[in-house]
Amino acid sequence: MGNESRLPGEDQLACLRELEKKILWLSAWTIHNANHLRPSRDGLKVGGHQASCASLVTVMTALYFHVLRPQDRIAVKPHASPVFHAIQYLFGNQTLEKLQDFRAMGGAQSYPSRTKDIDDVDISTGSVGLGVAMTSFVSLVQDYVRLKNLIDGDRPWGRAVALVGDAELDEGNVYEALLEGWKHDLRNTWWVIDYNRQSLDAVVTDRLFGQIDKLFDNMGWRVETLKYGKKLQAAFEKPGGGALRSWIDDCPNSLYSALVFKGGAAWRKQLQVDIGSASGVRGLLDDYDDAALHGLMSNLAGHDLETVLEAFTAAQSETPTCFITYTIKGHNLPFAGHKDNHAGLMNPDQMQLFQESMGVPPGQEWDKFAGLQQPAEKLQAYINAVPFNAEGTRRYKADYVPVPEAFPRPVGERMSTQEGFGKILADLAREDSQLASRIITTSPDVTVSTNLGGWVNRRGIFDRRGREDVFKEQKVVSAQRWALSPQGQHLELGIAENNLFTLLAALGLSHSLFGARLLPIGTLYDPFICRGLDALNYACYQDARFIVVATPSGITLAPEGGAHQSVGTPLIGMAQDGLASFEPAFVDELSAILHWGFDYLQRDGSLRSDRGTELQENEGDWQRDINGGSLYMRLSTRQLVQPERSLTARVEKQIIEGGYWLREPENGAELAIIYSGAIAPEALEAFDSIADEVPGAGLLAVTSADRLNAGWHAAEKARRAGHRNAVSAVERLLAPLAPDAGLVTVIDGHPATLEWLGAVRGHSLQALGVEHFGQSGDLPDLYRQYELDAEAIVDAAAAVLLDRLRRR
Ligand SMILES: Cc1ncc(C[n+]2csc(CCOP(=O)(O)OP(=O)(O)O)c2C)c(N)n1
Ligand SMILES: [Mg+2]
Repeated sequence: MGNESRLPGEDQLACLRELEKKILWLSAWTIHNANHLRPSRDGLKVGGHQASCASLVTVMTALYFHVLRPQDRIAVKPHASPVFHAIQYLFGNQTLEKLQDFRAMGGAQSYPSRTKDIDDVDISTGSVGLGVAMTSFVSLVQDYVRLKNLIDGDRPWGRAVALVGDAELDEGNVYEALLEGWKHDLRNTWWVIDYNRQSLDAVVTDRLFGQIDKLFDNMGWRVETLKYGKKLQAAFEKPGGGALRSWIDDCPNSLYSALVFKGGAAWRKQLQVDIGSASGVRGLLDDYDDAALHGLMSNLAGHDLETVLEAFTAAQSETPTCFITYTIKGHNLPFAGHKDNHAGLMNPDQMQLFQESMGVPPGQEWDKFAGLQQPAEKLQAYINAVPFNAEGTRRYKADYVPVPEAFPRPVGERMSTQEGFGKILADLAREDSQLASRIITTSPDVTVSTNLGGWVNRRGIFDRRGREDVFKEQKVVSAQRWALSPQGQHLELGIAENNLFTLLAALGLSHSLFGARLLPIGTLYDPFICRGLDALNYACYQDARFIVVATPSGITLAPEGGAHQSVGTPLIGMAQDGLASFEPAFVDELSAILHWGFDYLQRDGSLRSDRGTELQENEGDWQRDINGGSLYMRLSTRQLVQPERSLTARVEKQIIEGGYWLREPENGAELAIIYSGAIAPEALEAFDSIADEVPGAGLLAVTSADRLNAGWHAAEKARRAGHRNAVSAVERLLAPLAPDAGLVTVIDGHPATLEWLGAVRGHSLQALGVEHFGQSGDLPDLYRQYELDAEAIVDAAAAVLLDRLRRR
């Protein structure tokens, strides 16, 4: 099935008009039911956005019931969620129960959610702007998988379509995505802007659209402005029509909105005052009674089915297209145009009147066809033939990409984890493995400085058209040989971190959106995770699968200074759902984690979560290990002397669980030093210097505070649920220590990352870490200043041992 759709015939149009009406009704009723008819146990307002929904009903009817094709991928403006659910209900993909439970536990979601809704959401939305940008990257991923023949070439190309609230265009990430899209020759993307000139609080500034129009044009987009519906277009042809058109074009947004709210008589009065003396206008106004005049003046293109259908069906080019669609927020509802309507709900009296006007008999509110003129069978037949819904579920499953047992494990006397990462990827790049062919790397302008250079030299940069490396052609000597072609496996981004994470979201859903498994790895500097944090959260919320390699990190980045030194990121890693965070110290640990990670990325999120408890009981594990997820690796540029060892299977397992004893404690040990990451040499030095005084002490390497912590919580929960034998990795690790042993934790990051370890078995604990902004310096200065050096660790050990004696 191709993309082309033709204009519907009269008969089809009649059905579409009916469906448009039903979708408006169902969206408003779903929200009304949730707020007024469902018993409340907590007195909280349930909410929902009837006005935002009404604004997009026509556009969404035209798209879903006529224009879209199964291969298209759509991001729906968050507040139009009830419209989306109503459409899926008509398609038979959403249940009545879930509509009735809108915004309740297990019901249809407030904002469309890939993971929580059952009705085939392509792209989650909620945080405005992110879904919009996501469509650009989804389209780019389509280019990537198709040009590499990773999917069946006979399948038609899809469009990535965003239904955009006009206030979403205030979000900077939208422009970051626009610019990046331009660089990558974006195509097959539609942004349909619901130009109701209202946001949450206010009416949008006049003249804004002139600017936005130019902006899209500048970025190589086609701009289609859909302003007037058929009735208005006809009126403009009549005597006085020219004056009316000019009046509308010059009318400030606020006045237009206010008049929409006030209705026919107010329109007449204002038009008489403003243009009543212009030739033909009086006669023109006399042609319409108040109701008809209101209908005429509200006949903006976005509410005129024929006009939007014409525009959408005519847009066949692959050039990205922005439709600026004029609409009225709350169209056909009592608060249409009112500036306070964003969260406004019809009260029961208003709803009753609305219901009467829609012809829906009491008791038949959820009926799919009640109140419509066309016979139900005819409408159902129309729905059954809708192209978009013709192929059933639109989600793919991709084959598992095998992760070979033999995995690169670089050796060297001294190495940083960042170097080790670069070497692992460069080694993978040399192999002709399926795994390597599915890896795609990306970086926001820090490819070289995060050590991806070796990988890129071998695998090249992805570019749809292919371009020469001019420096190479000109024989300029450079370590970077960056060929650009469709075969390339690295996507180079500009600096914007929002784009990095939004791209990772799109790449990390390729298996589901396109049926081709990709193994995406994004690199950036650790502190700049915060710049793209909402997009990272968004990627995880959609259950996209990717690896973030964040390097360098912490004050260990010494001379670079405080603005580049990350402090709180380990806590972000722990708190972020869907992201397993690691901070290895040594390269063999890193290799073990990545090896495991490529499998973890591919685990099936749709497996039943109750198996988690089973697993916890048997293996002390936790639910995410069945479901899989994404990875965050916090790495460092500090070169450490690598331990001479080959990891046993047991230690490898522990590295993945989150920690292992670098120096085993004796049973009943009084002290343990616990460290994470690049600070390992200081922990080791401190440990060695007190080993004689505190015989039997242990040195614990924490590779993932996140996973140790999650495992502990899972075991606690399992035990509360009656699974008495559940025991977590961290509990097993700490078991040999004396019940009143002291712990010292140390990390180049916020001390709270490891501080909770004291609560696992009730040990007293001293937590070292960074609580204030870093600064320039060398490592001895900084580790002294921030109390991370061996001396500080020894002092903390003394303090905790003293405390132990006092407690006796
Ligand atoms: C990042 C973010 N900030 C704030 C909000 C709260 N919010 C929800 S809707 C909205 C305004 C939406 O206006 P618009 O996009 O024009 O949609 P409309 O309801 O007018 O169709 C705001 C500020 C949000 N959802 N996301
Ligand atoms: Mg708006």
